[in-house]
Amino acid sequence: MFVDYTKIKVKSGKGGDGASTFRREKYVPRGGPDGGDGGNGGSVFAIGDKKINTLLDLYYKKIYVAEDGGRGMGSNKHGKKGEDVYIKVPLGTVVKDPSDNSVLGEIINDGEKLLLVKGGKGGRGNARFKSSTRQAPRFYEKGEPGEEKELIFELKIIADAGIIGKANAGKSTLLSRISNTHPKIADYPFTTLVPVLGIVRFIDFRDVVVADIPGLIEGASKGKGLGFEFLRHIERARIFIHLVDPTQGDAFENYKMINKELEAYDKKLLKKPQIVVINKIDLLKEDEIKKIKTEFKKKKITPVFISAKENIGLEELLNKLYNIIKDIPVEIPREEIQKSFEEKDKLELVKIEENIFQLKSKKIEKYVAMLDFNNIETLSVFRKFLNKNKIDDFLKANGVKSGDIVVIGNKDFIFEE
Ligand SMILES: Nc1nc2c(ncn2[C@@H]2O[C@H](COP(=O)(O)OP(=O)(O)OP(=O)(O)O)[C@@H](O)[C@H]2O)c(=O)[nH]1
Ligand SMILES: [Mg+2]
Repeated sequence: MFVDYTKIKVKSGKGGDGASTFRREKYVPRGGPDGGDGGNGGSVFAIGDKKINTLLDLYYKKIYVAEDGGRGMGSNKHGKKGEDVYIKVPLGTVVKDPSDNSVLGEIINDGEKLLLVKGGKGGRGNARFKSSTRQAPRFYEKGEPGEEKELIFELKIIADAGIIGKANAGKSTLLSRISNTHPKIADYPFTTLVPVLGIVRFIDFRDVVVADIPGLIEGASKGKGLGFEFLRHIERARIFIHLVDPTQGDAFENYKMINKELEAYDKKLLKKPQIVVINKIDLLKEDEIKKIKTEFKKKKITPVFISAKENIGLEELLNKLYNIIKDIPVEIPREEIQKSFEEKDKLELVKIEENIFQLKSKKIEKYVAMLDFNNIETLSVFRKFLNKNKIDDFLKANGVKSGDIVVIGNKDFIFEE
């Protein structure tokens, strides 16, 4: 099964908790703090793999969870780092945010990595909080929570050339003649249901990847036939082979119709060079060919006339393809990244009721989640944090008074000026 669109959930591991312990030695009544740090949680990455050509695995698996970091222990033992997860994806995969469909990133090259969710930091053990003024701190941090995200994965195949044209025009027949691929061919529209790639090898051993996609019909832009479903797979192509079937009504009208559909999908597609190819000339009479030639010539277009089935004109077509493609840079057009994976942190205060406020900020919520309020030293560390980061001032400026309750994440505290 060919899957080129799916939504998955990714979750990074929580950081391991730091430890709060003290050295125990014979004859030493109370040794120094020796609580080790927790390990960082595992992250989830997507990684490009040229051997894969569908998002089928993701379609079935749907949820990817990285491992939590191990907790720190006494004797300065640090916790183990949580294992990362790598999701193998085909080259050309685009990752989007489901809330607004904006592009977050993409993978073009084999082995290219994309960080999807980062593992939580390991909490620091109490050994790290020792200072000249604090010889025996009990304070430690819990691990930072992991993150969870829903993401859309969309495949836009990477091919050098795309064959476009009406359903039943002979696109698959052509691909089977010029490349190493043998797609299904039959005398009815929509024989090809998913994109097929073929490799055309030229004399200089340059390989050109050609994509055959399901055919279009008039009204594809309005969802007729298979609609636009597959046009994204030729978006990255450097050139189009526009195959016209002159036995399905007027050749020039057909040519115009397909271009109109392309334009309706994305105007940019019309900017790509096209080789116009008239197929099935074995079924045409000499004067019919002439007529078509003249009609296209009026618009300054010189089509290549072929019969894919009878192997006529294919060499000329390949020469033309080679000559055009060799001058177009191989660079694959990248998607425009519209949004960062890491959202900008916003500091916001929401009044919930009289004397109860909620402070919203991802960064502060994460920090607070790392605090253990059962630990007797935590409260004073927390107050220092509020002061040092001018959060106190922010709260005051926004109308919070002594004795009011401030909620942060799943914790709350009483504000004191
Ligand atoms: N006479 C003749 N028939 C051809 C030629 N090329 C293709 N055909 C026939 O046209 C029909 C459609 O061919 P396909 O290659 O399946 O066409 P397609 O454009 O891939 O069709 P869809 O995948 O359905 O869009 C088949 O019966 C082919 O044998 C040709 O040059 N001459
Ligand atoms: Mg086909």
